[in-house]
Amino acid sequence: GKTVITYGTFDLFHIGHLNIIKRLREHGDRLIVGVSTDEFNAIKGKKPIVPFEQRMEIVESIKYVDLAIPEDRWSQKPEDIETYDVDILGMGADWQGKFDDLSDQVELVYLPRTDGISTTEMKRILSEF
Ligand code: C2G
Repeated sequence: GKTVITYGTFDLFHIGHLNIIKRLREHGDRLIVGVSTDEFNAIKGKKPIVPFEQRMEIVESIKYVDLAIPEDRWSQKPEDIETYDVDILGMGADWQGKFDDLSDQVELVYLPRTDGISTTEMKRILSEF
C-alpha cells in the first residue's frame, strides 16, 4: 500500500486543515501527520494558541489520520520517509516546490489551499471581541 505523509502546526483546527488531510489520505491508503511541536513552531516563527499535546490529540482523532508524530525539526522529513517507508509527501500549495529536494525519495504532491479560512484570520476575528 501507499503511505502519504504531511506536516503542519494545525493550530485552531479548521476546515482547511481537514480538507488537506482528507484529500491527501485519498492519494494512498495510510496517512501520517507530523504535528509541529511548540518549540519547532518558535523556529518557524509561529506561536500557536493551542498547546502541542492538544493539537496532537485532535489530529490523532481524525478518521483520515493513521498516525500522528511530532515534528520538531526541518531535517526530519528524509528520516521519516525512511522510517515509515513513505511514498508521497503532500503539502498545501503555499509550500509549492519547497520540498522538491526530496523528489528522489518520494513523490511530491501540492494541493490547493482552502480559500477563506486560516488560523491567522481566525485570530484576527477573535481579537476583535
Ligand atoms: N492549509 C490549507 N488551507 C488553509 C490553511 C492551511 O490547505 N486554508 C494547509 C497548509 O497548506 C498545510 C496544512 O494545511 O499543508 C497545515 O497548515 P499549517 O498548520 O499552517 O502548517 P505550516 O505551519 O505551514 O507547517 O514542515 C512543514 C511545516 O510544518 C508546515
